[in-house]
Amino acid sequence: MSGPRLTFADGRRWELGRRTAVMGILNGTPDSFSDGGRFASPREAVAAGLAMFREGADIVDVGGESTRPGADAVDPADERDRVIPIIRGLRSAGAGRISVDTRRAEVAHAALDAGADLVNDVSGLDDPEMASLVAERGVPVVIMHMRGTPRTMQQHTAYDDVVATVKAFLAERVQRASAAGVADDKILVDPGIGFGKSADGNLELLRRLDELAALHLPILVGASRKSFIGAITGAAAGDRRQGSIAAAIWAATKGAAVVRVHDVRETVEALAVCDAIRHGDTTGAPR
Ligand code: HH2
Repeated sequence: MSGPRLTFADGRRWELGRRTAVMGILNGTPDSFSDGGRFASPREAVAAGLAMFREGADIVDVGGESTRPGADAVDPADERDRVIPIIRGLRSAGAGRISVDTRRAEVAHAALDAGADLVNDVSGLDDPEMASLVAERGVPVVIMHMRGTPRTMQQHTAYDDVVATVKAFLAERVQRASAAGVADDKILVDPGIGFGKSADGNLELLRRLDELAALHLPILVGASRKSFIGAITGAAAGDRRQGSIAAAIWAATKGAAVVRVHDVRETVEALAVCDAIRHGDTTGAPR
């Protein structure tokens, strides 16, 4: 029986489910919560992105706006200037799949022109132009749940039932994508760990992640280095690798098809063992 799949604009497919895919995080931002200001130039960022592919990343997610709690919105022109040289550099260096992490259709548009393969939208298609853009370009899109904006989201962390609310939001935004002409095999959903949720809310979403399977779409989870891990372990943002790997393994076991992580090599290795146990197969499934 075939599992969920993702089809790229060039017609190539990822068969998801058997091997958990890894999205490496490449932030071209000065202020991201755990790795801001890591690169002095796009060249350095490109080198780090290429290293992630060598470490086993299936896709590298290039971001130019920090969405950490309380962050101010970035001017779209600045966001573009941060991500486009990195995407161009990766593409011309023969990188694998590239994703752009943006809430803005104009930035996504420029990123796709520069060679990005997927749009990762943490606002879940808030920008009225975004759904039609991804439909027109035939690229896959990640639809994530967030409440409000990064600036305000942590003021809105109370839910009657966090899983039901997130599920209903995602269903509604998937509907928006479908209405704009985005095919089902081009949509991933993401509960948005840390986006307008308390530490308990994040734990509940992860504990009940399998309930999102009712959406019949591949699930992406981004728990890497987030503050709920620090709340448990006491570790600072740059020192949450072990906790992040535990969260990635848990998410994969509960149905995540893709995990978004900072520490690619370690996560790929841990997931290889997790996937082998789940499927009784030591050979790893090809992508
Ligand atoms: N989390 C962050 C950014 N983008 N995209 C998806 N789909 N899911 C996530 O959980 C997610 C995301 C925040 O993490 P990071 O990029 O490390 O930090 P910052 O927003 O400060 O750049």
